[in-house]
Amino acid sequence: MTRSLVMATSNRHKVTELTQLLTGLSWQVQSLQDYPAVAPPDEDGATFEANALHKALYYSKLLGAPCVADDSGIMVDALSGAPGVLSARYAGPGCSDADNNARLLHELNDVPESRRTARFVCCAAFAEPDGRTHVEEGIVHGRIGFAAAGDNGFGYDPLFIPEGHQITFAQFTLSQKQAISHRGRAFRKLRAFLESLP
Ligand code: ITT
Repeated sequence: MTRSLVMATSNRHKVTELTQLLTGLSWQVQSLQDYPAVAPPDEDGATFEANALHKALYYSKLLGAPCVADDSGIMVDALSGAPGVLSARYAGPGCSDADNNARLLHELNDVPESRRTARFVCCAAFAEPDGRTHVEEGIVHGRIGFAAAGDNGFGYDPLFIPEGHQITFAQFTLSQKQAISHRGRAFRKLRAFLESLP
């Protein structure tokens, strides 16, 4: 019997990336759109891991199905790790990706290239309705550019230049991004764990 696995995220860009990263898995992968609408959980944990576990457990219990959740964000060294777990709402409640990128550029106004180092972090959590969980983490290092560039991806992708490259994630193709991204790294490990379950 094929097992079902729900991608428990309301971010449509994550759904696109996770769909590709979970392709070919011996689980039937579903999204929240396959279930009746439920209110999203609070995200007030202090770490990516706490938030990812909370999201996965919340949806798994509510939907009665195994779920994977992703909590992710960007940590900028010159800002002591901000925006971190607050990445989605850095420019305030209801803000857009463009608002967040504008705020980040503003905060780094006087910061030279050598000190614009940053990393994307992704915690990928799996939870079952009985409370069992598993978490994996992925990180990609890079730096923040001086202006937005590129139309692909989402969030801070137009500002993030991964280490060893001269273009932003928003100038990468989806497959190129997934090969080195925080999400690609975390979910390839989670995928291996899922395949190892009896
Ligand atoms: P769910 O909680 O429903 O999954 P969300 O968008 O609220 O959706 P997060 O709380 O994990 O998810 O916030 C992640 C934010 O971090 C996201 O909105 C972006 O601003 C940023 N981010 C994470 N991964 C990113 C990526 O691959 N590229 C660009 N920005 C990213």
